[in-house]
Amino acid sequence: LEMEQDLKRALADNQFQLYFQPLLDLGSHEITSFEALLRWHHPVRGMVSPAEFIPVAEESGLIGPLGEWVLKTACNAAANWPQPWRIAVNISPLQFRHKSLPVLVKKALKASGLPASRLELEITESVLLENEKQNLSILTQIREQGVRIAMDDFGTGYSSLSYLRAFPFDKIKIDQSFVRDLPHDRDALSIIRAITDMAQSLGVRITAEGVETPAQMDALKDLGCHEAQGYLIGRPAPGIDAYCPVAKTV
Ligand code: G
Ligand code: G
Ligand code: MN
Ligand code: NA
Repeated sequence: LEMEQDLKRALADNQFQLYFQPLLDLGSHEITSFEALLRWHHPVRGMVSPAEFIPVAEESGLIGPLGEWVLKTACNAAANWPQPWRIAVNISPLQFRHKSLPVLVKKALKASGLPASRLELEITESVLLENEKQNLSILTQIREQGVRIAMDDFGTGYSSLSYLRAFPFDKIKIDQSFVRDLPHDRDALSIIRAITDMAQSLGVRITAEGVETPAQMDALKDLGCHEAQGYLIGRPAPGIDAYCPVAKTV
């Protein structure tokens, strides 16, 4: 309850900040995009993890305004990037129940000037677990604007596979729990191979999360993953300057 009170104040008091983590194309070795990861600088407790406060924001309904702030702030940031990198934004399943998500997305794009093709939304399968029909329609309206839709934390749920038939996802992100056991664990290897085989035949791009070692990255490339994200490539950081070509001054 105390955290709920604090969260209410946090938006007005500008205590939230977006960090950005890069995603690397395993073919071209170029950065393709950054995932926006929310950070809360609590005046007393210091940095609080989203794993801790997102559930509280969801229960209290604050995820509506907070999610809207994330979407706007992420689009504004990416519109100013010196490269045509995309921005990936995490969307809570509960944001599908509040204000019209397709309208919020359209407004955030228009206000920032960011082209729709440079915005990607990350959802988890729980979005399709409840209100499947209604949420599929919301996702379709957003995708028709030209925004990409990624399925996050793939493989951790009950029926991730069946959802690949229900909606034309642009990307799936293999959960870091599978990547952690690479390159030696046979089970992790077979699971990732099964996911990549299926995704290839469906024409879906595959990102692996939580990549921490060169050996993991090599194994993922061999398995047919297109993209990697993790501490090996870069940690979440408050800006993207480290990835920009050095500006030449005369
Ligand atoms: O960096 P990490 O500790 O940032 O994130 C922890 C969890 O919080 C992850 O599951 C991540 O998807 C989630 N998360 C991070 N930022 C956001 C956000 O802006 N919105 C939502 N809904 N979840 C987020
Ligand atoms: O649920 P989602 O995939 O959006 O959450 C991403 C989470 O993974 C964030 O908490 C982020 O900080 C974390 N993360 C990103 N890269 C790595 C990594 O290489 N190793 C570990 N252990 N966590 C990572
Ligand atoms: Mn994510
Ligand atoms: Na994930």
